[in-house]
Amino acid sequence: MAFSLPALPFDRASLAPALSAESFDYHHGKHHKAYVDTANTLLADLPALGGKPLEDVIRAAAADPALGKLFNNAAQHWNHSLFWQSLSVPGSTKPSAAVTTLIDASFGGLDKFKTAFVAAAVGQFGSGWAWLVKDGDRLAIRTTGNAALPLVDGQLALAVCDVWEHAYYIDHRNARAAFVQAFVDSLLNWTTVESRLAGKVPSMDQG
Ligand code: MN3
Repeated sequence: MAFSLPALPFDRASLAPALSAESFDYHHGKHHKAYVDTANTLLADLPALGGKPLEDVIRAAAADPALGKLFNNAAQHWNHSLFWQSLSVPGSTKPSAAVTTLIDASFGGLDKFKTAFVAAAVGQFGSGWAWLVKDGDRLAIRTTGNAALPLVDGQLALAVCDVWEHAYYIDHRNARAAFVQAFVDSLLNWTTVESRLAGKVPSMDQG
């Protein structure tokens, strides 16, 4: 059993101009695929981990400094899989009443959430990820560098925005802030947030 590249949960041309079909050809078809392929190649030599769920592989690799390359590639498979689920056709989802109540309690309103999320994402130096997570009975924003992910800390990720340059360079060149602003304003898939908050958190690898 090997990990597999998930199909995009939307038409790859349907998020333009914020994210173009060409960007998905590279980001999903090349970058994400390479992480999956590399993880599978590494796992072929690690029979103790072969066949384990992606989440178990990530936790095991995070705990073993000798498995750093496996961690990076398996974690990037997980992160990108949630990233695709965190995107939606612009305007097609909105926060439910329950999620709105949580956003108000956690950030002081949707606009303040957006401002804080963009600031956090822009403030992540170098490659990484900006996350909306569950933090106790509230929501929180956090960022991680490179392949790091909240799963390793036992924290539930609700949505994520990729802030590696490869995520936005084709459509936004160097303007990370413009990309992240589009993410919170029109792309963020609130149905995914609500579903994961409700405890629907299947493995990120469906292979
Ligand atoms: Mn990426």
